[in-house]
Amino acid sequence: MLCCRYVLYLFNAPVGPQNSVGFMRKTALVIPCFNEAGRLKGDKFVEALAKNQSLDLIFVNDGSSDDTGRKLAGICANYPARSSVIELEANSGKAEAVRRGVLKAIEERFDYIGYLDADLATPFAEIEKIEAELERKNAEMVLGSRVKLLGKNITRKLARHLVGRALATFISLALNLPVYDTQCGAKLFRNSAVIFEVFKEPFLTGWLFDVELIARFIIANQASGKTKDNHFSIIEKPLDEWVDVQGSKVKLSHLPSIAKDMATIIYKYTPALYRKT
Ligand SMILES: Nc1nc2c(ncn2[C@@H]2O[C@H](COP(=O)(O)OP(=O)(O)O)[C@@H](O)[C@H]2O)c(=O)[nH]1
Ligand SMILES: [Mg+2]
Repeated sequence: MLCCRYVLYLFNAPVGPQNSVGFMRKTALVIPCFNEAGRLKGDKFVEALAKNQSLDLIFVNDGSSDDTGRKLAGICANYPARSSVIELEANSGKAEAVRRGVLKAIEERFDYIGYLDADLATPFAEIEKIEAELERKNAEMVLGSRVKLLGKNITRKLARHLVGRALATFISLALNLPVYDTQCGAKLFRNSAVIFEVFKEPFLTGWLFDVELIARFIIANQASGKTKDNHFSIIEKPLDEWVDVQGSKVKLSHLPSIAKDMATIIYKYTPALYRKT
């Protein structure tokens, strides 16, 4: 059933730039951008495209009111065949921006699809490691994970670290999954019917859409007969570097709406995640 919907979707989709069957694996990274003119480091994106011929970038300009659109056009002019911008008229939030970019990447039949924050708090070098992990472990989804360990450069403000850890504990319980960090803005997955199922409908939450994504992924796997034990594979890759970049739009004052999103997830997804299949 999942497969039928996916094939139907691909059949109706406009033909993408390439299909990788028989060729080098192709990766698309979606970069959601909302008023990022001040933070976008154009040279880093162009450098990543120059270095990796199998990489495409799909920027989503999320109704920005600053110069983001012009800056993105400038970046994409360097590699027009492997970079593009989806322009959203109105600001729709990160969840919807990422979703729109991922659906485009699914239509264009990339092998690996991921997303990355525009501030490059997770540098491209880490994405390469995440991709290597996806291949080595034959995983379906790899989550970048910010674990402070000796020898790693994980720099996060103390308040955000503490709130993040408390939230992560709740999330791990809600998902019935021993996940350490759901909120890191760097994730990569294998293009599949399950991934289409995860992204085909808008997310119900804004702040916690990454959690919803994992919940939908597990539930879609269960629907296709797989369980954690038999085995669908979602893994976390501790990052070597993650540096909090100034200018985050996420504030502690957003905690009430984060709590509301948490309640939505518990109500909508947790029962299915605890059901014995
Ligand atoms: N906050 C916010 N971020 C958005 C929105 N749409 C897209 N984004 C992007 O989401 C990413 C994460 O934003 P950031 O403020 O750095 O979040 P943080 O690193 O989690 O504090 C950036 O690439 C933003 O440009 C939106 O409506 N609100
Ligand atoms: Mg950030």
